[in-house]
Amino acid sequence: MERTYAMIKPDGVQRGLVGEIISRFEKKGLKIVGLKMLQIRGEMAETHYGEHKGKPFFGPLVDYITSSPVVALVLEGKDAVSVAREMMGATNPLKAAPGTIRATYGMDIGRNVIHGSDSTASAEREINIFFKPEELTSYKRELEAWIYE
Ligand code: IDP
Ligand code: MG
Repeated sequence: MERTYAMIKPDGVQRGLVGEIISRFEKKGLKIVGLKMLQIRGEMAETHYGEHKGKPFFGPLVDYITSSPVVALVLEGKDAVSVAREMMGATNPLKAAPGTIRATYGMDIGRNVIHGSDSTASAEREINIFFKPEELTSYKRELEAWIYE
């Protein structure tokens, strides 16, 4: 089983999409093992988006992600990193596959509703930015045999 980091961005929270988005992950069968709301501050934003430092959208991206609270999630499941990314769709909501979260709820690349780790290495790094080890849970779901063969 793999873990990934997902985050409902400020626009998703402001627009009242938290429940619908979390519900999609739950219905898919991904297990929620970490969940909290927080307001990201400057340094945390720069660490999280460090790979984009120097790009033209970096400043606006930091302003956006720190503008209002986010909902941080750690999701667990088979191939969780790619499964969650596929559910989110392409970075630009107008190019995202129909039915994906970004295609369904977004209109602009700078307001694309959700973040998801792009690799297992990124997932580990990002989970550590937003969660302390003791904030993550490990539990058995009784319905596991109805989700995985
Ligand atoms: P990802 O979120 O799909 O992994 P990245 O390329 O890692 O996409 O970019 C991180 C975030 O930066 C995007 O989700 C989006 O919010 C923002 N972003 C990326 N490219 C642009 C752009 O060209 N204009 C404005 N914002 C962008
Ligand atoms: Mg990315």
